[in-house]
Amino acid sequence: MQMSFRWYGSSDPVTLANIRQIPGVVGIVTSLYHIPAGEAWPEDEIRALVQTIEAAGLQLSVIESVPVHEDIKLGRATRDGYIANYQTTLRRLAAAGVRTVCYNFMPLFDWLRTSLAYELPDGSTTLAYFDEEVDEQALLAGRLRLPAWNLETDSHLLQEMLVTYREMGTEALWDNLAYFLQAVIPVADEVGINMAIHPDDPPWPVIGIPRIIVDRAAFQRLIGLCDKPANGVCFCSGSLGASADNDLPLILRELGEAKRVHFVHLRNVRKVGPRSFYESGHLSADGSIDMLGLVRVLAEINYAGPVRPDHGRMIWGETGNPGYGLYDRALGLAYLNGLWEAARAFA
Ligand code: DNO
Repeated sequence: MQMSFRWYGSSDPVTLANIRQIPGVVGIVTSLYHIPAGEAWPEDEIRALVQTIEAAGLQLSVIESVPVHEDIKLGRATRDGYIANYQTTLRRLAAAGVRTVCYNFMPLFDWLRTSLAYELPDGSTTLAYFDEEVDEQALLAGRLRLPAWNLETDSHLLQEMLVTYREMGTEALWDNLAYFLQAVIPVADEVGINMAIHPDDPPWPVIGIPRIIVDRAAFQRLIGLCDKPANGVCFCSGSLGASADNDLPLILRELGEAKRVHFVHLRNVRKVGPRSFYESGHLSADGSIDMLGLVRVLAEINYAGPVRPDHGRMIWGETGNPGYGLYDRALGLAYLNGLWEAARAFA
């Protein structure tokens, strides 16, 4: 596997120099976060990003994400222009040596939590999701935490979009994903980029809007929408693992054997109710997921692609991007390195 670490660019309190000192890291997972969804990424900015990372002694392993414009998810007439821009971005990324692009097809807000600083008994804080706290009023009043959505500036738009998505429903969202993939995957395939869809987090519909990439059946359907090797997934243990219905080793093995796992996020969650969880430390003993079991599957399928420890708790007084501090993610990475070494030795 290619052990990687997410970096939010020059504004990230975690520096490339910090990351390079974590044992075993070779790759950086990042994006051009300031470019709005739907625009074609400028070649010179892509090149500068690659150079910055390489100058720090690391490689750009994954772009997470090239975001999908809402008009594509909604199937609006304007989608073709945004899709053409997406294709251009993929061509430019490939020309700069990028081989893996992560994206998601979650309506509106990407990942969702009800708390960004839920306190654990040891004094660390973590991200948590309690389903009973999730309703539209809470969302519009800003009481739900949307780590990837700027609610302050967009709450009117949000209300309108909620109605639109509810009316649209699940099958239309699948149709719009199919339309997107049928346009984008052939380009990815041609230029040598693997596309990795991130599962919906949490993996169930939220406040009545559809979420589709939630389980084993969804991944099988996804692959069938455009059956080329470039059409693959980001296997995210924490997202899929929030649902007790998901058999993680089975899903990973099946997708791995089909050669459709293009990226892996490894983190643990502690389920505290059917649709409620907090993000625990990475260890199997801390959460509800058997992490060794997953790493063993990765070793057995000879997974050679990028992996990153996903979110970490905030420990040792660190402040910064919720879920994306240095310390606990680095501890998680060290743990994953250990599991990997052992899994390979005993495979
Ligand atoms: C959260 C992340 C997601 C992920 C996107 C991929 O920490 O895993 O925001 O980057 O869903 O498009």
